[in-house]
Amino acid sequence: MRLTKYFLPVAKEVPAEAKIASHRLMLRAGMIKQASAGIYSWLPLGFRVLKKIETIVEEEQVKAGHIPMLMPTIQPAELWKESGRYEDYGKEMLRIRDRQERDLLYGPTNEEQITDIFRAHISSYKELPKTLFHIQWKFRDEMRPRFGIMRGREFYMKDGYSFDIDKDSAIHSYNRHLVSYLKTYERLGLKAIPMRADTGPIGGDYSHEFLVLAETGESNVFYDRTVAELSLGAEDINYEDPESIQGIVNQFTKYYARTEETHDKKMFEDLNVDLRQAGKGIEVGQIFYFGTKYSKTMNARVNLPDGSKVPVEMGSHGIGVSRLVGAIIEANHDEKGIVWPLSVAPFKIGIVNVKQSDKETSDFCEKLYTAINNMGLEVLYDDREERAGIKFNTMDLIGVPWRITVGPRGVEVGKVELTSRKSSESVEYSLEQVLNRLQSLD
Ligand code: P5A
Repeated sequence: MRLTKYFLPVAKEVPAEAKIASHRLMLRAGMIKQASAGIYSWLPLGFRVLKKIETIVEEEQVKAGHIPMLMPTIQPAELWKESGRYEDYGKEMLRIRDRQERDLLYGPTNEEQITDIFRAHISSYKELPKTLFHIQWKFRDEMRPRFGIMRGREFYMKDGYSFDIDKDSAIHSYNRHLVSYLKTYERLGLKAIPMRADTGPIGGDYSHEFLVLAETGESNVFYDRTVAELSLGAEDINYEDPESIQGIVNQFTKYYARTEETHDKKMFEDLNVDLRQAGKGIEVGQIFYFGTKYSKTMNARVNLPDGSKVPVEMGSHGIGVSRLVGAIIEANHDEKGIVWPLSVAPFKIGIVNVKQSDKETSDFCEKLYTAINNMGLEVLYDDREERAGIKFNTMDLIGVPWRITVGPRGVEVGKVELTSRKSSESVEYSLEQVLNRLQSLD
């Protein structure tokens, strides 16, 4: 992408109400524009990152054996009246009436809708287990939308719904989600800790939230420091083996880690004082096992081999896809701007032409730009007639992980400079060398 052909409205000034780094940086880097309170347009740079995250989230769900689909944002009120949540959900639910005077709502979540789909098509234990998921916009009329997309009213969520014949199988579905979420966050360059949590309006009594530790987080968290040091790494995961999945879950959940709502002071204080940690976290996902809460009230039953019928066992599992953009920035920025992990960077490489008016330099940049594009790598070429300093600042602000600087002096001897955004280290290369180096970026 050539910067002169792109749409990158970087801003110097941001409104005073943008209090946390991710909100300020997303506005400054031209990633989002507020449409109204808690509702945002995703400008091209922000949209690229959102899509990258969405792809990783989806890939890991598919690996876990979960099936992608898409449900609408607008739902009929009748379904929610059946489950009893229409009134319970209160003012957070955006209620709509159509021209036929039918009551609709903009979905804050999809338990009812998926249960309705399930009961229409599945009636036998033979078709279980099944987990269906979608990645779709949600609306919750939050009392205090804040921190930009972090607590939005409209936000993007991956929500998966598991259907099982009995509790053991439902716990395996829950565990598959826990492990696939750990894997997802690791691929996004984040450390997210599973913590025992409250279930709120979704229901049930078994739930974990996934928290990214950050001073700007909205949740108070209490944990054993050992859990913050765990990682899956390259561990082989077999989602079809309940025992090994349970083993991974145990490894990550055996330590004390709870949010404020489920915090047990006594248990926490029994921990060795060196291990005790209290802090703030950003909730980037939550999983629930709620058994037959929806299947009973909505009559979603399956036949057993002996011909009897039982309500299906269910769970629901969510990842805050749009919130993750903010969480990743909170965890990866410095005074100059965003420092994207390579896996979600909007562009992996930036080319800074130090002297656009110099023909040799610009010709060299063109050659480099074409070669990188031909390698299939995402590159942003700053071809503006601007001072070098301004170009460097833009690349630093938008967080491009690798910058190639091309100037007249270097071009004379066939050299460019490759700079890491993370470490600020630079190495000089010839054109051939730099193209070689780009094949193994990290
Ligand atoms: C699980 C999937 C649910 O809604 N039903 C379907 C269950 N869970 S949840 O915890 O309420 O939401 C899942 C994740 O969505 C993100 N999230 C938000 N992101 C941005 N703005 C909001 N207002 C918002 N509310 C929830 C969180 O990451 C949450 O973990």
